[in-house]
Amino acid sequence: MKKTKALLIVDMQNDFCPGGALAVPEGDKIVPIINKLITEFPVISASKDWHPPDSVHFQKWPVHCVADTTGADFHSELDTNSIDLVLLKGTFNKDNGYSAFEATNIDFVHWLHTRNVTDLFVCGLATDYCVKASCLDAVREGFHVFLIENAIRGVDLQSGDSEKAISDMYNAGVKIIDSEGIG
Ligand code: VGL
Repeated sequence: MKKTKALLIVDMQNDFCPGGALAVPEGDKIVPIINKLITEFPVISASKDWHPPDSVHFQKWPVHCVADTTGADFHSELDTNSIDLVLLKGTFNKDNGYSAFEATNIDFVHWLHTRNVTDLFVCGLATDYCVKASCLDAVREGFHVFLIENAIRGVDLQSGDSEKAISDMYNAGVKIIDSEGIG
């Protein structure tokens, strides 16, 4: 079986972009880079934070990405035509759902295995939360994981959080790359 690479776009949703409920600084700036990346991959997955309005997650965070709201929609400029799979996470009341591997609508590992995916390339929002959690789970599940550093942005509740997250991912075995090196 031929080994395949896949792209995972994490939480490229309105609420994480400027103007949204939990805006990541410059979160929208990565959309054109991601749209270019989409043309380079045979398999494309994208996660969505998809919370119930009474989620425990909102004890820590402002209410964001409530299921079936505009805030939970993908950013309007994201090219969604080639997305093969949308992963919904944080869908239960007690469920934070930081990692795309916690998606409740599908077994993501199984989905990747059935497509012979060995290498997972990760981009999106936010570096220090859902991107990090997804990358670390992907390593644990045995994938070769590549973080596309110019196609992520962080929340940075404290300055340096994103930098620390990138170094944690690197130390776990994630390769840090630039989108220019892909293709
Ligand atoms: C995220 C904080 C809270 C993320 C989600 O997508 O990284 N961050 N919920």
